[in-house]
Amino acid sequence: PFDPEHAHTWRPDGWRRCPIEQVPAYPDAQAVERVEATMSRYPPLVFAGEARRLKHQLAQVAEGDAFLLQGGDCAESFAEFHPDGIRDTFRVILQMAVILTFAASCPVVKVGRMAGQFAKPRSKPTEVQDGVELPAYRGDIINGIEFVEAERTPDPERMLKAYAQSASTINLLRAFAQGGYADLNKVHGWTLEFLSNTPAVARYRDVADRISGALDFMAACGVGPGDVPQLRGTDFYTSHEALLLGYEQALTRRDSETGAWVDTSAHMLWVGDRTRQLGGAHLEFLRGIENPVAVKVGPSMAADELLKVIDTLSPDNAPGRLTLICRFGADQVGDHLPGLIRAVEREGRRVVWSCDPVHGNTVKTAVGLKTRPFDKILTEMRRFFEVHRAEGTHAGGVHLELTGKNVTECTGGALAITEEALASRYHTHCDPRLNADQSLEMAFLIAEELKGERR
Ligand code: TYR
Repeated sequence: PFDPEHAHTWRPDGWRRCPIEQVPAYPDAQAVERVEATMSRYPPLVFAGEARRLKHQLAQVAEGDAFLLQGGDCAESFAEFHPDGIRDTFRVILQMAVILTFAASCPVVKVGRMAGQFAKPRSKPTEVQDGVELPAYRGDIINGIEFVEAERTPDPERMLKAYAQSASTINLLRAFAQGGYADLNKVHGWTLEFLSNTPAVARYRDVADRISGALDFMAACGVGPGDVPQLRGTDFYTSHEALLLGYEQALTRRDSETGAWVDTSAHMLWVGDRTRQLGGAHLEFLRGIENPVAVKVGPSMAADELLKVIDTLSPDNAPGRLTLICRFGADQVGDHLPGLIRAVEREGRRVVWSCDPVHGNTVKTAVGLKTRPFDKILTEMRRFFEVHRAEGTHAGGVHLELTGKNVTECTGGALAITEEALASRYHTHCDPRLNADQSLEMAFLIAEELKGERR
């Protein structure tokens, strides 16, 4: 429940007094202030009511009655901004969602890693090439990727560009979700097309045929997209890592209806494994906004620390408020996850457990490209489900870096992308993403696990 006392004491700029990681070195502090002041007068990108609605749907996930599908680009970029890219990613997420909804017979909450996913944490503040040292690339909202000084110098004006790109992205996503593009029959039609063009995935045909059967049956009964809005459209939410706190603060507003503070840059925000320090700026910021929030949980997170993080972000213990996005790596999930689940269960904390099977499985190929082997991703995902089955808890969701484009960045999958083939369409600005085919295949495989859980 909303606590007026808390809204009174927490301030959107309170994080500025806390220790902070991953801050860009802007050469002109006044220019940053000017941009932030300008942005604080811009219209919000989401409504408080939408964020609350997502929180209710995530509460269902926490209670074991729904599943969370969160996915999208590693990082959005200015150069690749194009409606086709937004469309393709939206498309593949919906296709995955339909497969999962059918397999698990439960609602799937769809959240894009889109319309604001611009800032990236880096392991080192600078990068050296041929003896030249420049600031590391931190995402298009901060600096440019090209290795020249002018591009790598953090520029606050980029925040305005990121805001504009996010606004038009979310506008298109809303139009797609409600305007007819997301019609259930259409979405399923795309999946059938994928299956008939891709003989390697024939084993998934059976699930698809059963979905076709269900749709035919409903149509025969007189229920089709023309008749019910539930078949004609869907709710689609946005999310990104709340890393650049000046930007987040500028878009944080008091909800005029309830008085609560809402970060209107996205429906859901998360804090990364590198910035989740207790007492640090990022947790301080996230704790005060009413949006549903998430924390990345990696191998370095101890159980008692996790409980403190949960108490900071979700003191009311309201289900739906907090999602734990686990990213251990295929070889480590079995060592870490059971202990964390037991601690959370013992203390009666209500959270959504989501699995990010991509971040912990990044490797370098012989020629130095970063990639993620599909079978490692799959292994982590399966172990995550196994552990939850053994603990009697709900494997609530997945978080994936994916793109609707036909890139070759992760090895393996039914089409068996080899290390040598990676270079042919390796486009990522940052980390390797699953392509459309690999994402769909992942959905069919998650579907098998979900059926296992609900049996
Ligand atoms: N409205 C339902 C949902 O959101 C079913 C649906 C799913 C409809 C995907 C269309 C769609 O593209 O889950």
